[in-house]
Amino acid sequence: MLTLCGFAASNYYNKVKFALLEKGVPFEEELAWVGKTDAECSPLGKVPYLKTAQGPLCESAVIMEYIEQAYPQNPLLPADPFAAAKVRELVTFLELHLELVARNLYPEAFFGGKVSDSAKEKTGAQLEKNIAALAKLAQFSPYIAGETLSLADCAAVVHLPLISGATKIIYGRDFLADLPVRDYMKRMGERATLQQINADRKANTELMLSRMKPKA
Ligand SMILES: N[C@@H](CCC(=O)N[C@@H](CS)C(=O)NCC(=O)O)C(=O)O
Repeated sequence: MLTLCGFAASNYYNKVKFALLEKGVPFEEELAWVGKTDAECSPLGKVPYLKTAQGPLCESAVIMEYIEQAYPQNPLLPADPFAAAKVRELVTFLELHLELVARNLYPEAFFGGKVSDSAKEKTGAQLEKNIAALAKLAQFSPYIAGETLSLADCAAVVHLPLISGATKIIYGRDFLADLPVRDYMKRMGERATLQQINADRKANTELMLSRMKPKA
């Protein structure tokens, strides 16, 4: 049995969890907060990581690829190599060019910290450029890579709402507003798998925030 380790407030954790649920792969969850991870499993102390019968794996994109190859049921990658590469292209765009750039804003957007004006300006310009590029690749018809649910949706459903939320808070404008992201998320939100993930995320976020509060 696979064990997914991390915490349900994490978007990277939920990306893998969504893939497992959609594929119908049995797994257990093990709570591991940042700072309480197993260094043998995740040398950088990041979540998620996956415990398998052969040993541990870290890095969410790698874990998704492993699950896809090890458990071929309900495929999330097309059999055609080019179509599969197009899915991976979207995953890379979402993670490298959107999520990792938008992360510069999260300390102020979500965690009560402060981001400098120059960092906001630089991040904003980079995000505008990268989102315009994503718009050329994304299809949303009805899934982000086209007609079938794929690994790119696993990344999109966790990263896009955070990018919308962070840009709305920091710049007063949703940078994804010109893309059909709202309708896409509404459609995706009808899936029982995403509903489960969202309910778990909400409960875990409350727990995480209560841990962060200084004790009276
Ligand atoms: N590239 C990693 C990123 C994972 C990541 O940054 N996870 C966050 C939680 S959402 C984390 O562990 N942060 C703690 C840290 O970076 O030390 C992946 O895709 O798994």
